[in-house]
Amino acid sequence: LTLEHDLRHSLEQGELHLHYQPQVDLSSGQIIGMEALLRWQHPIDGNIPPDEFIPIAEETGMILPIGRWVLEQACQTAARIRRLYTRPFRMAVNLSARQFEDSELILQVDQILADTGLPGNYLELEITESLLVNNFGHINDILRQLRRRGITIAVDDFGTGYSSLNYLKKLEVNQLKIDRSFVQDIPGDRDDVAITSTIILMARQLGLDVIAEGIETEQQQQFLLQQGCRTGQGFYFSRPVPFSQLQQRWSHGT
Ligand code: G
Ligand code: G
Ligand code: MN
Ligand code: NA
Repeated sequence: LTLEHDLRHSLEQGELHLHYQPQVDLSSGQIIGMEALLRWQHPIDGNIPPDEFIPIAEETGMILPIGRWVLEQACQTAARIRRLYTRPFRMAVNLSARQFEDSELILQVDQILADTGLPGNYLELEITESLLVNNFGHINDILRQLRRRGITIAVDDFGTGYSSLNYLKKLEVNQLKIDRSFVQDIPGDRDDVAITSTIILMARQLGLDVIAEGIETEQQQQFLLQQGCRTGQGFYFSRPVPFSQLQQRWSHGT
């Protein structure tokens, strides 16, 4: 309960900030994008993991103002990078179901893109599979509107949800993010090898991009590349870091 109370004030107290985790081309190691990840520096308890406070933010509706702030910050950062470097990239932002179901979402996205001057094709929104099973028509309508703005839609934690595969060909999504639970034990675990290579193959045949999360070793990187997965993210390349650190890496050309 106190956490809920404190969370209410976290935004105005400036306790929230974003870290960025690079997404890389698995063959060259070049940064092709980054995922914005929310952090809460509590004045007494220190760093509180998102797994603890995001569910509270979702239950209480605080995810709406917080999510808006995240989108603003991430787009501001992306616009800054775009002014500094000529290479194309995408900024990926996680969206909760609550945000996605908010009737203001499209208006909000338009305002933020206009205010920051970020072209829509620099933005990627990550949604979870579970969102895609309800209210298909409505969801697809929103996805279509986002896509019309050049925004990329990624399905986060892919493979962990309950959804049928049927929605993948009908919905306006661009990319599958292979959940890190399937990546952590490859290439040793035969089941996970089967799962990851099947997702990669399926994505290709459906015309979707695929990115592997949670890559921690060179072996995992090599295995995924061999299976045809060209992009990835994980501690092997970089932990989520403050923008200043990302900028250092970026300017060193990796
Ligand atoms: O960064 P970390 O591994 O601690 O994130 C844990 C979880 O919190 C992940 O599932 C991630 O998707 C989620 N998360 C991180 N930042 C955000 C955010 O800005 N919005 C939402 N909705 N979820 C986030
Ligand atoms: O659910 P989502 O994909 O948004 O979660 C992203 C979270 O995964 C981030 O909070 C990040 O800290 C975590 N993460 C990113 N790379 C790795 C990794 O290589 N290993 C592990 N264990 N966690 C990772
Ligand atoms: Mn994510
Ligand atoms: Na994930």
